Amino acid sequence: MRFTNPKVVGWLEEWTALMQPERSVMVDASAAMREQLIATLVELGTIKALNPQLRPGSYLASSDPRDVARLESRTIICSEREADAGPTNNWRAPSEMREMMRKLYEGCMRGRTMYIIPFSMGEVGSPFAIYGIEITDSAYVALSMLTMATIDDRVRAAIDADGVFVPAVHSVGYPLVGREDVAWPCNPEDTYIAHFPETREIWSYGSGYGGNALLGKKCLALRIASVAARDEGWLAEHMLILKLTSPRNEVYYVAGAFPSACGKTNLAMLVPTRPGWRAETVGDDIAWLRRGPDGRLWAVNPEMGFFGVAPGTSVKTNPVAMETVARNTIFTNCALTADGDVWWEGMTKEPPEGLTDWQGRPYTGEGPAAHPNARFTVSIEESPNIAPERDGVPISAILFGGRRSTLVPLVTEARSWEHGVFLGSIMASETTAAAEGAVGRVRRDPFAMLPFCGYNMGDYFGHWLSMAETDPQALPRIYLVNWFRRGADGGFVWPGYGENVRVLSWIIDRLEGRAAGSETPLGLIPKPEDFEVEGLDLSENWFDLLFSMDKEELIAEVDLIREHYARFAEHLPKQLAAQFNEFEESVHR
Ligand code: SAT
Ligand code: MN
Repeated sequence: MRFTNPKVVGWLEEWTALMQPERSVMVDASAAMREQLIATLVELGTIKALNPQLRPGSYLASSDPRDVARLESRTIICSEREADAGPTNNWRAPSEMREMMRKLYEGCMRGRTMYIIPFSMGEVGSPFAIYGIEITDSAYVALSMLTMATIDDRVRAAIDADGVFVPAVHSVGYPLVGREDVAWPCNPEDTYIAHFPETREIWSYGSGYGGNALLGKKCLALRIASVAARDEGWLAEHMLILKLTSPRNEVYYVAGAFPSACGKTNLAMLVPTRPGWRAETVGDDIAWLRRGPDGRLWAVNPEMGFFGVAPGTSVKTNPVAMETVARNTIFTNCALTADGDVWWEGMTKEPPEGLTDWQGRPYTGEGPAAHPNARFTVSIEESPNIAPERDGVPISAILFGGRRSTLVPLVTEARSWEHGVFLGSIMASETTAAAEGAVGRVRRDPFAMLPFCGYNMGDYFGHWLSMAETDPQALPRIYLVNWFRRGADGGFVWPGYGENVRVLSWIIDRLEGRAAGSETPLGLIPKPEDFEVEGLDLSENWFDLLFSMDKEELIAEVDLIREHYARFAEHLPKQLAAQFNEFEESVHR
């Protein structure tokens, strides 16, 4: 079925004329479409079928080694005014960016197929949903979008009826004029991922990987949606959503913001080690939150799939993910075993014999066999543990986490919404392979939104504060968590994974008024007697190792936060400046 709405037709005609594809295909959710995309990708050598006995319905994609992660340096917010992009985003004037990118787009789809993908982020028909149309010359992107977004005829019909959609243009930037296609076409020199927040448009060029190319995900559901959320009074966040049932059979929904590759998917798929607890996944990466008529914050997961980090995932660390990817999964940049299955670091202790690395070379044991940002793309329906709630859950607690070897305790509770916003605004984490650049450097990543906030981050802090203007008591409580503290031997102190239910259990005791806490400069920490560690192999001084804060380090942190805050200049909300002063005083007290 084709579009008839003149707005949509006009937009498609304009881009078709510019990019000059050889043909176009309207992507639908039929089995035939999926098969056709898979056949195209197999023929091109982008994906290989895995052994159907071991991994039915699954494929391994291998990318160009220059196109393996989000490119933050090439991600640009093109607001009319530079101040609206803020100090944490790359900015270019929209007219300048359009002119430059139009030249790149000219003829970029020559010899290629243009896939037209009408999609919804969020349940079709729900007030939460945002519709988009991605046009792309990548069959890999089309296939991945079929898994990650909602694509069905109701979406196409809804867009055709009123012509309201986020236009999302994507090309791998590798026109087939006088040259053969390659297995993973891309154009690293000319990669740009541009967002036009005022007109709610996305233009991406040159990369075929993850958040650079699946435009419904980070580009729409976070960067563009965060701008819509600011204008309309809701929140678009880089958060997992977990449904938790306690031994008393009470149900709680918890949201958590963590930077990329810091265990969001693992926490979203938690298998509690404590008796009587049950956890189910609502979402693992993105949450849209709105105040309900009851004043509470209600959250949806706008995605239909998981795009999870493979390395480190094992039967021990995340059995639910292992079960989820047992079939019907597209793997990218994992290693290939001799019998046609995938492998990655951490799946088993030792790599199997006869491995082929992510670049298709026999694995010699040097360096990683799978790329550290290797991924699995799989429908949430493959999860054995998905919560049935799709249309909004009331959030009781929000977690802010990151990777910090020192300083930040295992868990602290914010004293108020405002204090929680302060804790979110000063979040920091050691960098991972999810983005380009060095790994293991501490960087400030407020709300885990540093790469994903579509407007001035100082204004974003203000928007968070504004959520408490009415009925602050109904809002969730906010917690800072850190599973990654290291001991003197360099090893992790906290076992993490399923044991994180102990932290959640303390949080719920707090919510129910069953546990006390002690004040620290970063909020309330548990009393040792309220924190259950029975059965864990921890040393005598476990409480200190997990919860103590070194005074020197706190003093250094004050200076780092001062520097961090200085970047926002007059966009820093006064309440946060006051919170910072209080923090500084408490450190010196
Ligand atoms: O590549 S993505 O941006 O989709 C994944 C991530 O970094 O969280
Ligand atoms: Mn993410």
